[in-house]
Amino acid sequence: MRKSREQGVTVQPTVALRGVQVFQGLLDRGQQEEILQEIRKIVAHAPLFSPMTPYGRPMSVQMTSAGQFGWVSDAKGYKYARKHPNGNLWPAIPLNVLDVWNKVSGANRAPECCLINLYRETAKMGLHQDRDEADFQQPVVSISLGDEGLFRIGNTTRGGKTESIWLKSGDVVVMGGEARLVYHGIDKTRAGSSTLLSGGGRINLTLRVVT
Ligand code: MD3
Ligand code: FE
Repeated sequence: MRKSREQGVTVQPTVALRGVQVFQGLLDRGQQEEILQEIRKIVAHAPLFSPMTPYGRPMSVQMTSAGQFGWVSDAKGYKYARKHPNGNLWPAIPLNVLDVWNKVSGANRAPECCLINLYRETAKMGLHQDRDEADFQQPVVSISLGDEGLFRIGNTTRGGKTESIWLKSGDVVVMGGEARLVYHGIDKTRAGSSTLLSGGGRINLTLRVVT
């Protein structure tokens, strides 16, 4: 079995916002760089693309995926698919990313999708719910790398008050239980706040059980 440095060690969130657990600084610089290396290999097989929105404009965020399912869009909207738009199967989810899931998720299943979002400069992601998965008992885990991103958390229905928190490189967020269906988004990133990515920007990995 591959060595997992902290298997069995319990980690505790540093902040809890509306049931969203934030593990600040969970990954040190070396671990962040190791994950980034794996992302580079994934992107070589499954290039980043900007999905079309239903409004006919591409998203400002660039995406690709790893795992049995990836996130794609077509004229009918967004969906999970077993292949990249280029026809390739998605690369496997890296073991060092699975380690993070195992450490924080508390889930009894493995993630089936690792969505990779790249935010350059002014990219953002509007408030939305993640509800295309079959089992909302399964949590969602997110890993932030690179520039800081302003993460907004709303409610399980549209509207109402929201709260925001800056996510930094190495922070890990878990949305489970009550928080699984909250509206959330990224308002903006802070260019130049991290030296992790050579071209600047922010990468977010989102791990989900799909079926
Ligand atoms: C809260 N990505 O890809 S990750 C997404 O930083 C997405 O790229 C954002 O939202 C990003 O769908 C936020 C944090 C996140 C992910 C999934 C959630 C928060 C969530 C699911 C339920 C509630
Ligand atoms: Fe989301």
